[in-house]
Amino acid sequence: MSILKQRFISKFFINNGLLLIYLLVFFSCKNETKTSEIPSVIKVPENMIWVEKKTFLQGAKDSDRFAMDREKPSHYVTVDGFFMDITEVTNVQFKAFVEATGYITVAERPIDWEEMKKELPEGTPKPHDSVLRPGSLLFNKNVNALVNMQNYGQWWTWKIGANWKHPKGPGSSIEGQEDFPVVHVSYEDALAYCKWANRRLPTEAEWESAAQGIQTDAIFTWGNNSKVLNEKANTWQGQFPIKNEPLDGFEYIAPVKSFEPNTIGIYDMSGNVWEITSDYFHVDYYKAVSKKKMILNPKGAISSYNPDNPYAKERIIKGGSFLCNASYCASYRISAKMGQSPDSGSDHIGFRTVATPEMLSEIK
Ligand SMILES: [Ca+2]
Ligand SMILES: [Ca+2]
Repeated sequence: MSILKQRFISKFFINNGLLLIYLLVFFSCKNETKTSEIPSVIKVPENMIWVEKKTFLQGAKDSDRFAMDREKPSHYVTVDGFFMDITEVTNVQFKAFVEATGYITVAERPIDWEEMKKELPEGTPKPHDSVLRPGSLLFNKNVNALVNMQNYGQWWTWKIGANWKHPKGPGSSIEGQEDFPVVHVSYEDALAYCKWANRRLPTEAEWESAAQGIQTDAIFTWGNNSKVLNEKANTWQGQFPIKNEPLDGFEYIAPVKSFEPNTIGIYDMSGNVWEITSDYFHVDYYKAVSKKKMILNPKGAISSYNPDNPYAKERIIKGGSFLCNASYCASYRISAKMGQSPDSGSDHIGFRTVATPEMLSEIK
């Protein structure tokens, strides 16, 4: 080492040594805090990220003008740390599962009317056999006018032959769409994937904890500014469901990672496709649970209750989709939710998975 260089280093250390030591301690502590909850023997799985333990405000925020009754009252919950997929489960991931297991999704199976009618009002007449064939729901983009926004049937079509491999029905395919989220999957299908992948579905509280990221009481995954929605998520612009002006760049579904991630590196929690969780959908659950003082790792209601679909054991779906719009339900908000029958899907519902250190350490 030259004398000049040695002198320079000595001088630098004298002038900046304390600062340097402080920075080293600060960063090592900061790093230690960030990873301290992940057991040292566990490697972060590919395509996942660690969501730290935290206490946050679950449910509708006071300033949220779109909040629905079922999102109220907001209440503080504490959720332990866990790993979460950074993207929605993609077609290529789901294909690997199907190829390994031979699994056949609900949308590909013959329809059992005896099972189906259990989720329908008593006395519902059996549809003609020509309709009772494998298929799924597709968004009907040919709606020209509306009479009643509560009548969901106006913008949905039962498409025979639509399933995860043929998202628009017979003749369509997922070729070239390997990095699109898988759709036309049900809660039942998502559970089968999880079992194969050694994962599970997130609870609603885990989903919200991940969506909040480093925030604890934000309306959106990116904060509280609704004006930047088009830059942040794949949703619907224009009058739903008549006119879609794709100002965000996508008229319908988008490849995962098309928008920037949230504050902890998770993509598309807001918009693109809805994500199935493990919790039952019960419209009055928050009214009951919010009376508790300490809510640790909530797992949702013990049964479902939705007056609009009273016979189905619905699960909660979160995050909204490419069909969500400010003129309707604004379901791209973190606290928004809907119920979904466990045995049905559509072209705007997918899922992502989570894992706990315990699950990963169980691998032999
Ligand atoms: Ca869009
Ligand atoms: Ca999503």
